[in-house]
Amino acid sequence: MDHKRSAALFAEAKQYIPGGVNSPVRAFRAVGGQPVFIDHAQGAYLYDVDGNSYLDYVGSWGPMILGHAHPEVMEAIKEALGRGTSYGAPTELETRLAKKICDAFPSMDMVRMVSSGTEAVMSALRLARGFTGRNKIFKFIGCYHGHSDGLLIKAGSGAATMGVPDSPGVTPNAAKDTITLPYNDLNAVDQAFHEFGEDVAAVIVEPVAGNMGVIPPEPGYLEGLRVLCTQYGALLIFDEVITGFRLAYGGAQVIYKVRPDLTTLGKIIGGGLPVGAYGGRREIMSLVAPAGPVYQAGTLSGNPLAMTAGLATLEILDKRRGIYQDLELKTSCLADSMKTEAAAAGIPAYVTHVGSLFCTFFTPEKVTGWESAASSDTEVFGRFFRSMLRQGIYLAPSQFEAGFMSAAHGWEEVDRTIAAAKAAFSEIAGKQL
Ligand code: KE4
Repeated sequence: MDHKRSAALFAEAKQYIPGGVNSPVRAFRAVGGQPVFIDHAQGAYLYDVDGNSYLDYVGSWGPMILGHAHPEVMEAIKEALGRGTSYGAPTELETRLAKKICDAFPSMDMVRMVSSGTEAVMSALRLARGFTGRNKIFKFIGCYHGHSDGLLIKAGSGAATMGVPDSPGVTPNAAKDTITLPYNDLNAVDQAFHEFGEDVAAVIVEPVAGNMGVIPPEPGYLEGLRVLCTQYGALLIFDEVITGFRLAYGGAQVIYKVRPDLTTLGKIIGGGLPVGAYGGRREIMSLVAPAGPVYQAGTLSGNPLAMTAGLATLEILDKRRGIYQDLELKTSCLADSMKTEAAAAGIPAYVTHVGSLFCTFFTPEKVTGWESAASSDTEVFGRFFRSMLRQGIYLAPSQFEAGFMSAAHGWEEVDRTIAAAKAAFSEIAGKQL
Protein backbone atom coordinates (compact mmCIF):
# COMPACT_ATOMS: atom_id res chain seq x y z
CA MET A 1 0.00 0.00 0.00
CA ASP A 2 1.27 3.45 -0.97
CA HIS A 3 0.70 6.13 1.69
CA LYS A 4 2.73 8.96 0.13
CA ARG A 5 -0.08 11.52 0.03
CA SER A 6 -1.26 10.67 3.55
CA ALA A 7 2.31 11.13 4.79
CA ALA A 8 2.62 14.51 3.07
CA LEU A 9 -0.76 15.66 4.39
CA PHE A 10 0.13 14.50 7.91
CA ALA A 11 3.41 16.45 7.82
CA GLU A 12 1.54 19.58 6.74
CA ALA A 13 -1.26 19.03 9.27
CA LYS A 14 1.28 18.90 12.09
CA GLN A 15 2.32 22.44 11.19
CA TYR A 16 -1.15 23.81 11.94
CA ILE A 17 -2.93 21.29 14.16
CA PRO A 18 -1.49 19.86 17.41
CA GLY A 19 -0.25 16.35 16.57
CA GLY A 20 -1.76 16.77 13.10
CA VAL A 21 -5.19 15.64 14.28
CA ASN A 22 -8.30 17.10 15.84
CA SER A 23 -8.66 14.23 18.30
CA PRO A 24 -5.61 12.47 19.79
CA VAL A 25 -6.52 8.84 19.22
CA ARG A 26 -6.58 9.44 15.43
CA ALA A 27 -2.79 9.99 15.40
CA PHE A 28 -1.93 6.26 15.69
CA ARG A 29 0.45 7.09 18.59
CA ALA A 30 -0.60 3.93 20.44
CA VAL A 31 -0.09 1.55 17.51
CA GLY A 32 2.85 3.01 15.59
CA GLY A 33 2.95 4.18 12.01
CA GLN A 34 1.15 7.20 10.65
CA PRO A 35 -2.56 7.86 10.17
CA VAL A 36 -4.09 7.49 6.73
CA PHE A 37 -6.01 10.51 5.48
CA ILE A 38 -9.48 9.71 4.26
CA ASP A 39 -10.86 10.96 0.97
CA HIS A 40 -14.36 9.47 1.22
CA ALA A 41 -16.36 6.62 2.70
CA GLN A 42 -19.20 4.41 1.53
CA GLY A 43 -20.99 1.56 3.30
CA ALA A 44 -18.48 -0.49 5.29
CA TYR A 45 -15.47 1.05 3.54
CA LEU A 46 -13.08 3.98 3.89
CA TYR A 47 -11.05 5.22 0.91
CA ASP A 48 -7.81 7.10 1.63
CA VAL A 49 -6.14 9.86 -0.38
CA ASP A 50 -3.71 7.35 -1.95
CA GLY A 51 -6.52 5.26 -3.43
CA ASN A 52 -6.37 2.50 -0.81
CA SER A 53 -9.61 1.07 0.58
CA TYR A 54 -10.20 -0.26 4.09
CA LEU A 55 -12.91 -2.34 5.68
CA ASP A 56 -13.86 0.03 8.52
CA TYR A 57 -14.50 -1.12 12.10
CA VAL A 58 -14.27 2.38 13.63
CA GLY A 59 -17.31 3.88 11.91
CA SER A 60 -16.40 7.38 13.13
CA TRP A 61 -16.15 5.85 16.66
CA GLY A 62 -19.73 4.64 16.64
CA PRO A 63 -22.10 6.97 14.74
CA MET A 64 -22.05 5.03 11.46
CA ILE A 65 -24.12 2.02 12.60
CA LEU A 66 -25.87 2.03 9.19
CA GLY A 67 -22.56 2.29 7.34
CA HIS A 68 -21.08 5.36 5.71
CA ALA A 69 -23.12 7.64 3.41
CA HIS A 70 -26.36 5.70 3.81
CA PRO A 71 -28.51 6.81 0.83
CA GLU A 72 -31.60 7.67 2.90
CA VAL A 73 -29.57 9.68 5.42
CA MET A 74 -27.66 11.47 2.69
CA GLU A 75 -30.88 12.28 0.83
CA ALA A 76 -32.42 13.73 3.99
CA ILE A 77 -29.37 15.92 4.62
CA LYS A 78 -29.27 17.10 1.01
CA GLU A 79 -32.96 18.04 1.18
CA ALA A 80 -32.44 19.91 4.49
CA LEU A 81 -29.43 21.79 3.08
CA GLY A 82 -31.75 23.73 0.77
CA ARG A 83 -33.39 25.29 3.84
CA GLY A 84 -30.17 26.69 5.30
CA THR A 85 -27.72 25.28 7.84
CA SER A 86 -28.44 26.94 11.20
CA TYR A 87 -30.99 29.36 12.60
CA GLY A 88 -30.32 29.70 16.34
CA ALA A 89 -34.07 29.44 16.79
CA PRO A 90 -36.34 26.48 17.60
CA THR A 91 -37.44 24.06 14.89
CA GLU A 92 -39.94 21.20 14.79
CA LEU A 93 -37.02 18.90 13.94
CA GLU A 94 -35.68 19.21 17.50
CA THR A 95 -38.99 18.17 19.01
CA ARG A 96 -39.26 15.23 16.63
CA LEU A 97 -35.81 13.94 17.56
CA ALA A 98 -36.42 14.57 21.27
CA LYS A 99 -39.68 12.62 21.05
CA LYS A 100 -38.02 9.78 19.13
CA ILE A 101 -35.33 9.49 21.82
CA CYS A 102 -37.85 9.63 24.69
CA ASP A 103 -40.03 7.00 22.98
CA ALA A 104 -36.98 4.71 22.73
CA PHE A 105 -35.72 5.25 26.31
CA PRO A 106 -38.45 4.66 28.95
CA SER A 107 -36.25 6.37 31.56
CA MET A 108 -36.32 9.63 29.59
CA ASP A 109 -39.32 11.97 29.85
CA MET A 110 -37.36 14.95 28.49
CA VAL A 111 -34.08 15.49 26.66
CA ARG A 112 -31.81 18.44 25.86
CA MET A 113 -29.71 18.47 22.69
CA VAL A 114 -26.07 19.60 22.75
CA SER A 115 -23.22 19.20 20.24
CA SER A 116 -21.03 16.46 21.67
CA GLY A 117 -20.92 13.64 24.19
CA THR A 118 -18.55 15.68 26.34
CA GLU A 119 -21.09 18.48 26.51
CA ALA A 120 -23.87 16.02 27.32
CA VAL A 121 -21.96 14.49 30.23
CA MET A 122 -20.68 17.82 31.56
CA SER A 123 -24.26 19.15 31.56
CA ALA A 124 -25.76 16.01 33.10
CA LEU A 125 -23.32 16.20 36.02
CA ARG A 126 -24.07 19.88 36.59
CA LEU A 127 -27.77 19.02 36.59
CA ALA A 128 -27.24 16.15 39.04
CA ARG A 129 -25.40 18.49 41.40
CA GLY A 130 -28.08 21.13 40.97
CA PHE A 131 -30.88 18.64 41.59
CA THR A 132 -29.31 17.00 44.68
CA GLY A 133 -27.44 19.98 46.09
CA ARG A 134 -24.48 17.67 46.52
CA ASN A 135 -20.90 17.84 45.17
CA LYS A 136 -19.20 14.48 44.74
CA ILE A 137 -19.44 12.20 41.73
CA PHE A 138 -18.25 8.62 41.39
CA LYS A 139 -16.68 7.57 38.11
CA PHE A 140 -14.97 4.31 37.21
CA ILE A 141 -11.30 3.92 36.33
CA GLY A 142 -10.90 3.37 32.60
CA CYS A 143 -14.32 4.73 31.72
CA TYR A 144 -14.21 7.78 29.48
CA HIS A 145 -16.92 10.40 29.53
CA GLY A 146 -15.42 13.12 27.36
CA HIS A 147 -12.79 15.68 28.25
CA SER A 148 -14.45 18.00 30.78
CA ASP A 149 -12.08 18.72 33.68
CA GLY A 150 -13.83 16.78 36.42
CA LEU A 151 -13.90 13.64 34.29
CA LEU A 152 -10.32 13.57 32.99
CA ILE A 153 -9.46 11.62 36.09
CA LYS A 154 -8.21 8.08 35.47
CA ALA A 155 -10.06 8.29 32.16
CA GLY A 156 -10.00 5.69 29.43
CA SER A 157 -9.86 6.01 25.64
CA GLY A 158 -7.24 8.40 24.34
CA ALA A 159 -6.44 9.70 27.83
CA ALA A 160 -5.35 6.21 28.86
CA THR A 161 -3.55 5.63 25.58
CA MET A 162 -1.67 8.90 25.91
CA GLY A 163 -0.75 8.03 29.49
CA VAL A 164 -2.48 11.16 30.76
CA PRO A 165 -5.49 9.72 32.55
CA ASP A 166 -5.05 12.71 34.88
CA SER A 167 -4.40 15.47 32.36
CA PRO A 168 -2.20 18.50 33.14
CA GLY A 169 -4.38 21.57 33.40
CA VAL A 170 -7.02 19.82 35.49
CA THR A 171 -6.69 21.61 38.82
CA PRO A 172 -6.82 19.80 42.17
CA ASN A 173 -10.00 21.74 42.85
CA ALA A 174 -11.61 20.42 39.69
CA ALA A 175 -10.59 16.89 40.60
CA LYS A 176 -11.40 16.91 44.31
CA ASP A 177 -15.09 16.15 43.83
CA THR A 178 -14.45 13.19 41.53
CA ILE A 179 -14.02 9.85 43.28
CA THR A 180 -12.60 7.13 41.02
CA LEU A 181 -13.45 3.49 41.68
CA PRO A 182 -12.67 0.19 39.93
CA TYR A 183 -15.26 -0.92 37.34
CA ASN A 184 -17.27 -4.07 38.07
CA ASP A 185 -16.56 -3.84 41.83
CA LEU A 186 -19.74 -3.19 43.84
CA ASN A 187 -17.96 -3.49 47.20
CA ALA A 188 -15.76 -0.53 46.30
CA VAL A 189 -18.88 1.52 45.52
CA ASP A 190 -20.57 0.43 48.74
CA GLN A 191 -17.49 1.44 50.77
CA ALA A 192 -17.25 4.79 48.97
CA PHE A 193 -20.90 5.50 49.68
CA HIS A 194 -20.25 4.74 53.35
CA GLU A 195 -17.54 7.40 53.26
CA PHE A 196 -19.13 10.05 51.02
CA GLY A 197 -22.80 9.03 50.82
CA GLU A 198 -24.51 12.26 51.91
CA ASP A 199 -22.40 14.30 49.48
CA VAL A 200 -22.64 12.08 46.39
CA ALA A 201 -24.62 13.78 43.64
CA ALA A 202 -24.23 11.05 41.03
CA VAL A 203 -22.59 7.84 39.94
CA ILE A 204 -21.72 7.91 36.24
CA VAL A 205 -20.98 4.66 34.44
CA GLU A 206 -20.64 3.30 30.94
CA PRO A 207 -23.17 0.42 31.24
CA VAL A 208 -20.91 -1.49 28.87
CA ALA A 209 -17.41 -0.04 29.04
CA GLY A 210 -16.17 0.88 25.57
CA ASN A 211 -13.12 3.00 26.40
CA MET A 212 -10.76 0.47 27.93
CA GLY A 213 -11.56 -1.97 25.19
CA VAL A 214 -15.04 -3.51 25.43
CA ILE A 215 -15.88 -4.77 28.93
CA PRO A 216 -19.42 -5.92 29.81
CA PRO A 217 -20.86 -5.39 33.29
CA GLU A 218 -20.54 -8.43 35.55
CA PRO A 219 -23.93 -10.03 36.36
CA GLY A 220 -25.72 -7.90 38.95
CA TYR A 221 -23.31 -4.97 38.69
CA LEU A 222 -25.64 -2.41 37.13
CA GLU A 223 -28.52 -3.57 39.32
CA GLY A 224 -26.26 -3.10 42.35
CA LEU A 225 -25.38 0.44 41.30
CA ARG A 226 -29.09 1.18 40.99
CA VAL A 227 -29.83 -0.10 44.51
CA LEU A 228 -26.93 1.83 46.08
CA CYS A 229 -27.81 5.08 44.30
CA THR A 230 -31.43 4.82 45.42
CA GLN A 231 -30.36 3.97 48.95
CA TYR A 232 -28.05 7.01 49.25
CA GLY A 233 -30.14 9.46 47.21
CA ALA A 234 -27.52 9.82 44.45
CA LEU A 235 -28.51 9.93 40.79
CA LEU A 236 -27.46 7.03 38.56
CA ILE A 237 -26.22 8.32 35.20
CA PHE A 238 -25.77 5.89 32.31
CA ASP A 239 -23.31 7.28 29.81
CA GLU A 240 -24.76 5.71 26.67
CA VAL A 241 -22.86 7.85 24.19
CA ILE A 242 -21.50 4.62 22.69
CA THR A 243 -24.20 2.10 23.69
CA GLY A 244 -27.29 4.25 23.02
CA PHE A 245 -29.09 2.97 19.88
CA ARG A 246 -25.99 0.76 19.38
CA LEU A 247 -26.64 -2.24 21.65
CA ALA A 248 -30.41 -2.03 21.20
CA TYR A 249 -32.87 0.59 20.03
CA GLY A 250 -33.25 1.62 23.69
CA GLY A 251 -29.57 1.21 24.52
CA ALA A 252 -27.95 -0.85 27.27
CA GLN A 253 -30.63 0.09 29.79
CA VAL A 254 -33.29 -1.92 27.97
CA ILE A 255 -30.95 -4.90 27.61
CA TYR A 256 -29.89 -4.96 31.27
CA LYS A 257 -33.30 -3.74 32.51
CA VAL A 258 -31.81 -1.11 34.82
CA ARG A 259 -33.39 2.35 34.83
CA PRO A 260 -30.92 5.24 35.33
CA ASP A 261 -32.04 8.69 36.52
CA LEU A 262 -30.20 10.43 33.69
CA THR A 263 -28.78 9.18 30.39
CA THR A 264 -26.23 10.80 28.11
CA LEU A 265 -26.22 10.12 24.39
CA GLY A 266 -24.22 11.07 21.30
CA LYS A 267 -22.74 9.51 18.16
CA ILE A 268 -25.61 7.56 16.50
CA ILE A 269 -28.25 10.20 17.39
CA GLY A 270 -26.40 12.62 15.13
CA GLY A 271 -26.10 10.22 12.21
CA GLY A 272 -22.51 11.39 11.68
CA LEU A 273 -23.14 15.09 12.41
CA PRO A 274 -22.31 16.70 15.78
CA VAL A 275 -25.01 15.87 18.33
CA GLY A 276 -25.00 14.98 22.04
CA ALA A 277 -27.96 14.81 24.39
CA TYR A 278 -28.84 14.30 28.04
CA GLY A 279 -32.20 13.38 29.44
CA GLY A 280 -34.15 11.74 32.20
CA ARG A 281 -37.09 12.08 34.54
CA ARG A 282 -39.24 15.19 34.14
CA GLU A 283 -38.72 16.30 37.76
CA ILE A 284 -34.95 16.40 37.13
CA MET A 285 -34.94 17.80 33.59
CA SER A 286 -37.37 20.56 34.60
CA LEU A 287 -34.47 22.18 36.45
CA VAL A 288 -32.62 22.90 33.18
CA ALA A 289 -32.69 26.54 32.00
CA PRO A 290 -34.85 28.26 30.99
CA ALA A 291 -37.41 25.98 32.69
CA GLY A 292 -35.27 25.98 35.81
CA PRO A 293 -32.07 27.45 37.25
CA VAL A 294 -29.44 24.94 36.04
CA TYR A 295 -27.79 26.77 33.19
CA GLN A 296 -26.64 25.13 29.95
CA ALA A 297 -26.60 26.56 26.42
CA GLY A 298 -25.13 26.07 22.95
CA THR A 299 -25.00 28.02 19.69
CA LEU A 300 -25.45 24.99 17.48
CA SER A 301 -27.50 22.83 19.86
CA GLY A 302 -30.36 21.26 17.88
CA ASN A 303 -28.76 22.25 14.57
CA PRO A 304 -31.28 21.46 11.81
CA LEU A 305 -28.83 19.49 9.61
CA ALA A 306 -27.67 17.41 12.59
CA MET A 307 -31.25 16.83 13.71
CA THR A 308 -32.12 15.73 10.17
CA ALA A 309 -29.23 13.24 10.01
CA GLY A 310 -30.05 11.91 13.47
CA LEU A 311 -33.77 11.56 12.73
CA ALA A 312 -33.13 9.79 9.42
CA THR A 313 -30.78 7.35 11.17
CA LEU A 314 -33.14 6.60 14.06
CA GLU A 315 -36.11 6.23 11.72
CA ILE A 316 -34.25 3.49 9.82
CA LEU A 317 -33.20 1.77 13.06
CA ASP A 318 -36.77 2.02 14.38
CA LYS A 319 -38.30 0.49 11.23
CA ARG A 320 -35.63 -2.21 10.87
CA ARG A 321 -35.16 -3.53 14.42
CA GLY A 322 -33.87 -6.76 12.87
CA ILE A 323 -30.63 -4.87 12.30
CA TYR A 324 -29.72 -5.47 15.95
CA GLN A 325 -30.00 -9.27 15.72
CA ASP A 326 -28.02 -9.24 12.48
CA LEU A 327 -25.30 -7.09 14.04
CA GLU A 328 -25.17 -9.37 17.10
CA LEU A 329 -24.89 -12.49 14.93
CA LYS A 330 -22.06 -11.12 12.76
CA THR A 331 -20.18 -9.67 15.71
CA SER A 332 -20.35 -12.85 17.79
CA CYS A 333 -19.22 -14.90 14.79
CA LEU A 334 -16.28 -12.55 14.24
CA ALA A 335 -15.33 -12.51 17.91
CA ASP A 336 -15.59 -16.28 18.34
CA SER A 337 -13.51 -16.84 15.20
CA MET A 338 -10.84 -14.37 16.40
CA LYS A 339 -10.69 -16.29 19.67
CA THR A 340 -10.30 -19.60 17.80
CA GLU A 341 -7.67 -18.30 15.38
CA ALA A 342 -5.62 -16.67 18.16
CA ALA A 343 -5.64 -19.91 20.13
CA ALA A 344 -4.66 -21.87 17.02
CA ALA A 345 -1.67 -19.54 16.56
CA GLY A 346 -0.77 -19.86 20.23
CA ILE A 347 -1.42 -16.16 20.89
CA PRO A 348 -2.90 -15.40 24.35
CA ALA A 349 -6.05 -13.39 23.62
CA TYR A 350 -9.22 -12.50 25.51
CA VAL A 351 -11.93 -11.46 23.05
CA THR A 352 -15.05 -9.65 24.21
CA HIS A 353 -18.20 -8.69 22.37
CA VAL A 354 -21.55 -7.13 23.31
CA GLY A 355 -24.07 -6.49 20.53
CA SER A 356 -22.09 -4.89 17.68
CA LEU A 357 -19.12 -3.94 19.87
CA PHE A 358 -16.02 -6.14 20.03
CA CYS A 359 -12.42 -6.10 21.24
CA THR A 360 -9.35 -8.34 21.31
CA PHE A 361 -7.17 -8.04 24.42
CA PHE A 362 -3.77 -9.72 24.15
CA THR A 363 -3.76 -11.30 27.58
CA PRO A 364 -4.53 -14.80 28.85
CA GLU A 365 -6.66 -13.47 31.71
CA LYS A 366 -10.29 -12.43 31.87
CA VAL A 367 -10.64 -8.65 31.51
CA THR A 368 -13.16 -7.09 33.89
CA GLY A 369 -11.78 -3.59 34.44
CA TRP A 370 -8.90 -1.20 33.90
CA GLU A 371 -6.29 -3.19 35.86
CA SER A 372 -6.78 -6.36 33.79
CA ALA A 373 -7.24 -4.39 30.55
CA ALA A 374 -3.99 -2.50 31.15
CA SER A 375 -2.16 -5.77 31.75
CA SER A 376 -2.74 -6.80 28.15
CA ASP A 377 0.18 -6.63 25.72
CA THR A 378 -0.26 -3.34 23.85
CA GLU A 379 2.91 -3.97 21.83
CA VAL A 380 1.30 -7.08 20.37
CA PHE A 381 -1.89 -5.10 19.82
CA GLY A 382 0.16 -2.61 17.78
CA ARG A 383 1.55 -5.43 15.64
CA PHE A 384 -1.95 -6.83 15.20
CA PHE A 385 -3.33 -3.43 14.22
CA ARG A 386 -0.56 -2.78 11.66
CA SER A 387 -0.92 -6.21 10.10
CA MET A 388 -4.68 -5.79 9.78
CA LEU A 389 -4.22 -2.33 8.28
CA ARG A 390 -1.75 -3.71 5.71
CA GLN A 391 -4.46 -6.24 4.83
CA GLY A 392 -7.01 -3.46 4.40
CA ILE A 393 -8.82 -3.85 7.73
CA TYR A 394 -9.14 -0.58 9.65
CA LEU A 395 -9.43 -1.23 13.41
CA ALA A 396 -9.48 1.35 16.19
CA PRO A 397 -5.84 2.49 16.57
CA SER A 398 -5.68 1.66 20.28
CA GLN A 399 -6.13 -1.32 22.58
CA PHE A 400 -8.40 0.82 24.75
CA GLU A 401 -11.16 1.36 22.22
CA ALA A 402 -14.01 -0.65 20.71
CA GLY A 403 -14.55 -2.32 17.36
CA PHE A 404 -17.85 -1.26 15.73
CA MET A 405 -19.76 -3.52 13.32
CA SER A 406 -22.22 -1.76 10.98
CA ALA A 407 -25.30 -2.87 9.07
CA ALA A 408 -23.23 -2.39 5.89
CA HIS A 409 -20.83 -5.21 6.90
CA GLY A 410 -21.95 -8.38 5.09
CA TRP A 411 -20.85 -11.95 5.68
CA GLU A 412 -18.20 -11.48 3.00
CA GLU A 413 -16.66 -8.69 5.10
CA VAL A 414 -16.82 -10.83 8.24
CA ASP A 415 -15.10 -13.75 6.47
CA ARG A 416 -12.43 -11.41 5.07
CA THR A 417 -11.76 -10.04 8.54
CA ILE A 418 -11.42 -13.51 10.06
CA ALA A 419 -8.96 -14.51 7.34
CA ALA A 420 -6.94 -11.32 7.91
CA ALA A 421 -6.89 -11.94 11.67
CA LYS A 422 -5.67 -15.48 11.10
CA ALA A 423 -2.81 -14.15 8.98
CA ALA A 424 -2.04 -11.45 11.53
CA PHE A 425 -1.92 -13.93 14.42
CA SER A 426 0.41 -16.17 12.38
CA GLU A 427 2.68 -13.20 11.68
CA ILE A 428 2.74 -12.34 15.40
CA ALA A 429 3.50 -15.95 16.27
CA GLY A 430 6.34 -15.87 13.75
CA LYS A 431 4.76 -18.55 11.64
CA GLN A 432 4.49 -18.17 7.87
CA LEU A 433 1.08 -19.18 6.56
P1 KE4 B 1 -17.48 13.30 22.35
O1 KE4 B 1 -17.26 14.58 23.13
O2 KE4 B 1 -16.16 12.74 21.80
O3 KE4 B 1 -18.57 13.39 21.30
O4 KE4 B 1 -18.03 12.20 23.37
C1 KE4 B 1 -17.31 11.93 24.54
C2 KE4 B 1 -17.67 10.54 25.05
C3 KE4 B 1 -18.52 10.43 26.13
N1 KE4 B 1 -18.88 9.21 26.60
C4 KE4 B 1 -18.42 8.07 26.03
C5 KE4 B 1 -18.82 6.75 26.60
C6 KE4 B 1 -17.54 8.14 24.92
O5 KE4 B 1 -17.06 7.00 24.37
C7 KE4 B 1 -17.16 9.39 24.41
C8 KE4 B 1 -16.21 9.55 23.23
N2 KE4 B 1 -15.73 8.34 22.64
C9 KE4 B 1 -14.45 8.44 22.00
C10 KE4 B 1 -14.06 7.04 21.55
N3 KE4 B 1 -13.71 6.21 22.63
C11 KE4 B 1 -14.46 9.41 20.86
C12 KE4 B 1 -13.28 9.30 19.94
C13 KE4 B 1 -12.30 10.42 20.15
O6 KE4 B 1 -12.09 10.86 21.31
O7 KE4 B 1 -11.74 10.86 19.12
